[in-house]
Amino acid sequence: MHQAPLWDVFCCVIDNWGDAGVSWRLACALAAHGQRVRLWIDDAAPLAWMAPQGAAGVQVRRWAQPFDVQALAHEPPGGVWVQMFGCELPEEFIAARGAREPVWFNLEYLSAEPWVERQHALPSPVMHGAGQGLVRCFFFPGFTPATGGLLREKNLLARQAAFDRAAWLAAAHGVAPPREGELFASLFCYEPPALAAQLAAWQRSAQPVRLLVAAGRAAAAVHACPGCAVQHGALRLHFLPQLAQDEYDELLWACDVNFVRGEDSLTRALWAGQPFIWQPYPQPEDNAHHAKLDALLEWLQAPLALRRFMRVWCGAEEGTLPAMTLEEWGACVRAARERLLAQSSLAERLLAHAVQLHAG
Ligand code: TRH
Repeated sequence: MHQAPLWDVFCCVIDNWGDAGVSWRLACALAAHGQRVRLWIDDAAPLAWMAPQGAAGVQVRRWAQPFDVQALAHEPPGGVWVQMFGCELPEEFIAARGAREPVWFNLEYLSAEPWVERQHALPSPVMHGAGQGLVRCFFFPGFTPATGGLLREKNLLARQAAFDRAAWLAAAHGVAPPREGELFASLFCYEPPALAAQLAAWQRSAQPVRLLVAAGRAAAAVHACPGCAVQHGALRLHFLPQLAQDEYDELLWACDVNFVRGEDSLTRALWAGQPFIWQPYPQPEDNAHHAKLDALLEWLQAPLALRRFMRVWCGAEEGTLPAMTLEEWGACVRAARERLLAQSSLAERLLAHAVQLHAG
């Protein structure tokens, strides 16, 4: 019987949830395109709550250190390999390919910076070790047709069309029913310099505000703010448990504004099409995250107040946060979403590239 092509995706969990989250979404997207995927991950613990349902076509395999070649007893290395975020593939795995030449991708971090278009899809010969003589291909996700694109599942639009916001707000996660005219915001962040100022602004707001705070660092950051209380002025806090990825997506669809961070939740905020505030992963050594933020704002064609809000939120600019003009910001995000929907997804581009490299 003809078997679908096998992809070996390697993920090393270094920090936060994005390593596991992006790798899982990629594995699912490839499987949805008829591929078989082995996701080798050194710490599968986050997947237990992010993706408890698993996915047809995706096998999660433990990436032991050192790599256990017995894990390949049933099936040798597949035809396509993906190293996530530059993690080095185990020599034992590479050696086990025998005489076959795989298509080998190094999937990099997401950025809207202009250099991404120049670096995307460049080949890199392997000079040492068991892979000497093979060629790796750098694959850069991005926001334009000349990059690797963004992760987007095939059924995203159908899922969104079937989503019932009122039912979600009424039913989900023990969130008390909305108050009259209440603004719903979700918060997934690191430790944004302007967090305390924004909480204070919401507390003073004329409109009631519900802030749904993600588990982990975001919740800790909120707790660390002076005057943090579950109910303070107009602001009511609700601390969420760790949600499965699908539920996290729904949270973003349900809220009027989303605060997101890193890489995957940024992409999800774009697909949600609601106004969002992004905090890139802080790199205080060289403030590289400021350039990343500015590049995203440029691509987004963000209105001035949105630019200023995000820059102050992240500490790229001093000063006070401007008022949120959500209608204008939402229109900007929806326009960006339309531009992205007109492009192919990351998995589609990866598949097309694999076919091209295989043929070449
Ligand atoms: O967790 P992150 O901060 O990961 C980041 C980025 O990947 C960044 O590129 C990397 O440099 C840095 O880590 C070290 O943010 P991100 O990328 O949004 O990933 C979070 C994942 O967690 C995403 O897949 C969504 C998922 N998630 C849930 O499934 N449930 C939840 O309740 C929440 C809050 C998130």
